[in-house]
Amino acid sequence: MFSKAITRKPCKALVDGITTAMFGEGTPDYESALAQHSEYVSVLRELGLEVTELEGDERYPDSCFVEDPAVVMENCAIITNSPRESRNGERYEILNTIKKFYTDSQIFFIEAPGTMEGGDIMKVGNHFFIGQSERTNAEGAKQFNDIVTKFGYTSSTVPVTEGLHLKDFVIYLENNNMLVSAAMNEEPSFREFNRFVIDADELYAINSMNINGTVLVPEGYPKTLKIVEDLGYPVKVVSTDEFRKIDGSLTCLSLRF
Ligand code: CIR
Repeated sequence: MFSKAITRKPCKALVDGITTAMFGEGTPDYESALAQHSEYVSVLRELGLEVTELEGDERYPDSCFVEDPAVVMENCAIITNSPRESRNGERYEILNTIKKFYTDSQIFFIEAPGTMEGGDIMKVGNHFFIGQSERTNAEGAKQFNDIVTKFGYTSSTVPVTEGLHLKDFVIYLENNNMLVSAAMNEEPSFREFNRFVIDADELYAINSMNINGTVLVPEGYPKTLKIVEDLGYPVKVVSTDEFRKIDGSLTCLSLRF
């Protein structure tokens, strides 16, 4: 169960966020992004989370995607190391907030030449799947494994071949259920799970998010919504299309612990 979340409001510089346009084109509208973010935070609060909402940081266009500069779990927080220059400084900012919840001996760092972003980390029970992607390299994955094993967790790597982060293409919904892309459906690591393949035209909705039993699904993806509803989860539909323009989705917008 999660009791807390950290979020950061989008900043005006959001329009300069990095994008591969993998989920669609366009420049985010700041006011509309702020409104969507505020709705997202309200939903987290409705679901019982105590949300620490940080102010926008104009130095870092992508800084509302707080999932990437840190990975948090019980008794341990890992500050990651983005290989993208425009995002690397976010790690120092998130550290200040992480220190309010974790002691110095519970905070660890991915160090160069290791790279990592939290969007590549998917927790399934006591196991972490680590996407090896353009943002997370083998050395980052090794350092992460060395840290989490001290806390009783295991980890393994999964190649990310189709886009940005692991959790854009596979998400764990709990109860052994996963939403996957067609490519991730072939990944041997996920063979034991109940996998639900999301059609290419709804790929963005793979990044749905289970918060204490309720699943948040992005607005505009009826086929995915039906899959999640048919699985019996209570659902909340949340609009995130301003963030989608720069590859951002539901999980990226918070750290949950
Ligand atoms: C980036 O390219 O870094 C941002 N525009 C999007 C980050 C999305 N983060 C995530 O999926 N965890």
